[in-house]
Amino acid sequence: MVKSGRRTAFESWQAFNIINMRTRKPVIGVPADRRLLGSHWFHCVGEKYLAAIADAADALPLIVPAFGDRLELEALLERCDGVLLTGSPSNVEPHHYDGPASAPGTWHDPQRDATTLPLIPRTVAAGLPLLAICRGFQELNVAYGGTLHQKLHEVPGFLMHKEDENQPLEQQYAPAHDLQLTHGGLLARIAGRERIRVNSLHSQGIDRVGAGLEIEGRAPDGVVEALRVAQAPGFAVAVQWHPEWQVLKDDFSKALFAAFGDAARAHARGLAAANAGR
Ligand SMILES: [Mn+2]
Repeated sequence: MVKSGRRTAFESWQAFNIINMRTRKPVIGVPADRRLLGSHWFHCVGEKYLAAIADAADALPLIVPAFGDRLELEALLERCDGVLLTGSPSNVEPHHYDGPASAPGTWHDPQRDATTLPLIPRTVAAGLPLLAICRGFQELNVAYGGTLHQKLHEVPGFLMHKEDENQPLEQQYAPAHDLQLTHGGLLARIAGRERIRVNSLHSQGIDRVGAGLEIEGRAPDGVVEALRVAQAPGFAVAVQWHPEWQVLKDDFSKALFAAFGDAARAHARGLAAANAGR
């Protein structure tokens, strides 16, 4: 403790650090897609996801390179208060779920697979809030041993879940089908109702649900579109649709990101309390 009127440099640093931990915005790690732009590889995240984290979760997005096993997951998770997994036009490579080879021309991103698939269970085990969207939703299912339909629109009995790429973006992201939220589920509580409308821009879809995942919502054709990790110590939710799209214009999307941000803030406060008690 401070014995004289002056703090040592260490005490000043410690006091600053505790205040800083108490007041700092939660940091949300967002694994990137790896894309070839010109002749170089870049690690990219769509702006709509970063904007939704900043605007609707009131948190600081941090783009994480898709370095696969070169990424030290523990070092990353120590510095984050939450993880968001984005959508992407690339598909998870089917060997991760013992699926048949994908059709020629299918876009893959093996480095993103090598980053997110190990990151998901570690994030959940560390008690960090996780929000997974579209490809992220499919990654979560695969990480827990589930399987995917690669072309949902070719499986008889399902609705058309794909967007029409010839339409303007506003049309592609317009609400496309109903979603029945699970009675008593987390998403139903966040929404304050059990039936919502969602956009639908996915070619792939859940086939078998992974072990330990709770179904939080289904499309009218029965396709599972929302999951929660049943035993997760924190918030761990995945959705097939795109709540990040114009997030502030949709009450449920706003509430979902706010709940994610609140969970990340609670995680940051827990760290601050642990540090202050040290
Ligand atoms: Mn859909």
